[in-house]
Amino acid sequence: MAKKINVGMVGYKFMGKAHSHAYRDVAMFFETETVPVMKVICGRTETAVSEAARKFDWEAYETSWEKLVQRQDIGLVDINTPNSTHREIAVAAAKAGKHILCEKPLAVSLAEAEEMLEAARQAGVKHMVCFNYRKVPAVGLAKKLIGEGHLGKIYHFRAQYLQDWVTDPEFPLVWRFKKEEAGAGAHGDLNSHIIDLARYLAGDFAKVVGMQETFIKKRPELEVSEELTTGLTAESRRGKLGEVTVDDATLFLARFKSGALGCFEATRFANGRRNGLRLEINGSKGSLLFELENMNELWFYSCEDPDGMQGFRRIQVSEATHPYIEAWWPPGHIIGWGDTFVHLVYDFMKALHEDRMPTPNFADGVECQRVLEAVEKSVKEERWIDVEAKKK
Ligand code: SOE
Repeated sequence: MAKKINVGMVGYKFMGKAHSHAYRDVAMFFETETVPVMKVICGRTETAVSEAARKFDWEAYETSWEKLVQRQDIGLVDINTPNSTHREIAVAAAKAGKHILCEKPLAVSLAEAEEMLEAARQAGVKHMVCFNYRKVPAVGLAKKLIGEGHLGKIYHFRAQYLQDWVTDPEFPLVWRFKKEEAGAGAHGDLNSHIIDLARYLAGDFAKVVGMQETFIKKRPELEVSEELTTGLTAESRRGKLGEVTVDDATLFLARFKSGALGCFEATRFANGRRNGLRLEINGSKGSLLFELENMNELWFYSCEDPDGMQGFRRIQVSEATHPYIEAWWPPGHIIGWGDTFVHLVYDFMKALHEDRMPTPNFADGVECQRVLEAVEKSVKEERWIDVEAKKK
């Protein structure tokens, strides 16, 4: 008999939908000994949250997250609200003894992320951060190939995360453009993903040097402050402009502790690139290439292939032997972006059942934040910065 865990989810927009999809589908595809129950969804605006509860199929809704985290019937708190709210909700949830799943970036600063990790550790709860791209089967295969030595020594880790949803100067001043709410712009939103993938695939960062730009410095203010993301439009107050206080693009170079060199680019201003996450890793024995918009493929070049037959081979990552795939469809029947969240929730459920910490967890969120902050310092001081944990 599977054990059930009641989920209370704070947030109901784009990410709330992705997480709901994951909770709803996980037990349909994966054998899980612990099964999530979509108990309560929470948001401030009653009309909107009640509609989300109906649409996504949650049993009930709340309009106060403070009340939600105190509910006796909730075992896991899911946080997918604007970044500046993560800390307060996560710390309260930890103190109330709830396990926590939190969206990325973990917080708006390294100090806040550390506080969240400490609170979760003190409370002895399990925690996870939603770096969902670790859970793409092709990325899992890349990890396996690197682990088995197929790339040899890694020389280069090259990563880009390119989007274009805000290139229109009339796109309104949503929370993602405000430092106090988002912490950072493309840097926190997009570089956080590729920094995490770099840590996962190539190891720890040693030092970084970066540059940032805000191309559109003022945007129309919103009539009502609402969370808006890709695909949503807003009523904006024409004429009244507010200041953008985060970066539109952040590029940086890195040295890894292993000696590998890294090159990172995150921008919201790459017209034509809707959600273009690209990784290329070059090692002494071969190379790997991954592109999110073709997420069921991994390209592999092996120097060990015979002369005259060398070239990048396209591996369609849809065989039962590939990470997570056995649970899905027959070979060649591909999966999609939203399914990475199903894998994330599956891993969390498995970890709960086995009474161990899932990955990536708040410690990974903290390490990512450390790199984000080092890059920001480097931009400010126009020099290389060591990525070092403070000695306690
Ligand atoms: C918006 O840039 C966004 O939704 C990010 O916040 C997500 O983390 C990314 O996966 C897709 O784009």
